[in-house]
Amino acid sequence: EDPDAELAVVSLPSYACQRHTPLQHHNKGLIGALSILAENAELSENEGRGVAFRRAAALLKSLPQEIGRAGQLRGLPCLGDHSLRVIKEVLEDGGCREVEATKESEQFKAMKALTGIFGVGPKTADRWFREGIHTPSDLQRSGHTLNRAQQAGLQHYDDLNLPVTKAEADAICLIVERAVGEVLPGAEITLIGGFRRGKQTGHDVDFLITHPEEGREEGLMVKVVSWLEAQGLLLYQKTTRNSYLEGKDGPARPPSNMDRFERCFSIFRLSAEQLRRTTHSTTDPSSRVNTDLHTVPPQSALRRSDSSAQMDGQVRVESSVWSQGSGSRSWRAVRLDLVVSPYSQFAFALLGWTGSKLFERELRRWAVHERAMTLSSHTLYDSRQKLYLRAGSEQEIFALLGLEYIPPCGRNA
Ligand code: TTP
Ligand code: MN
Ligand code: MN
Ligand code: MN
Repeated sequence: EDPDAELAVVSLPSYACQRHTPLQHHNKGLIGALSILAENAELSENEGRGVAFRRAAALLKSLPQEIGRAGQLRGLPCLGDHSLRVIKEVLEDGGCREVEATKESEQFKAMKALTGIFGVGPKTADRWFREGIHTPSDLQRSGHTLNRAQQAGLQHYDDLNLPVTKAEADAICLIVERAVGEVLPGAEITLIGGFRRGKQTGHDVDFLITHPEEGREEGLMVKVVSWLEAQGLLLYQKTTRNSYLEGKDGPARPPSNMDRFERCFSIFRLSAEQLRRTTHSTTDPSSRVNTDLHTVPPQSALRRSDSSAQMDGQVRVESSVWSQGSGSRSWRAVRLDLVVSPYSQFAFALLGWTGSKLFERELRRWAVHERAMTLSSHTLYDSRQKLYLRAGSEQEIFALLGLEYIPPCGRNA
């Protein structure tokens, strides 16, 4: 049999921002294996290695069919030696020893559990792991002094590690919309992050807020957060300047922009009643089923389908957060991220916060290496012309970068 007969299933460009990467793909086993190694590299703060595995996984996500033999991958970009070795092993043996060993490793399991606490990054988790702390309960017992974020993270650990459904995101959207409308009429709010890319579940809910009159958005975040806090809807919040402004993101921008671009990390208290009201009033017929319950939300909001239970390449098997044990919960905690952008930067903010993280990284890499431009969530800077390029839409930004437009649903790299 000629191995070349099944060569080149398709030819694909090497930057993820040059390709469509759909949510549904055809190589779940291979992608799952590579994602474990990527995750392990990231938890070990080996960023380069993590990105290499993520790029390989993303390439497989954009393939139009299932791979049966490694030979079919010949000529495709993004697949380094290590990734190819893993792919071959999975295809030939049905599994990969390195992946299995990683999954079983005490360190990997502990690092995952500890970084699963909101406010805990790999550095802190590693320090604790080396002190013998492997789980959130170990941490609780240890008597370590925790910061405010970590205290909240530990307190709401279970909730925050349950996937957030689209129905829950929609319920929060209505409330944030109301908050924004009360404090600044005319302000606009957009669902960003994974839900904008069409995901049915997420680890949090992300919104971008702006106002069509430039400057009116100033001070908006503080007002929105105060409104939500006054209603008792925030279990935790921390408002910060955008991290991109700390100097790592290309040429300095005028100080006026610096004070305007704000971000809020928070933990939202979503009540069953709020969720029920949203799923009742929505015009989407698919979420208007089973509305005969009084104290708990409809089943459509409760049940997580098999595909939606899959997060970060790992299948979680669990009952719904809303119906634990015999009773039903009256509320749950949900991670909520808010970003406010001036209208003139809205397109850049939208593109920068829709993700995926790898897609964003690839866009910036393309800009620098292929166009000598610096892309951020604020602007696009052309180093040859020494000029900031304006754009009013994502389509315009792709055009300025010399890229085919990829809609949000194709950015699931
Ligand atoms: P996340 O909410 O972390 O990821 P997600 O929404 O893609 O996935 P999930 O469903 O698990 O929540 O981040 C949203 C996007 O925001 C992400 O693609 C990258 C982007 N982003 C940051 O995370 N931090 C920043 O400072 C900027 C500018 C963008
Ligand atoms: Mn290697
Ligand atoms: Mn998100
Ligand atoms: Mn987020």
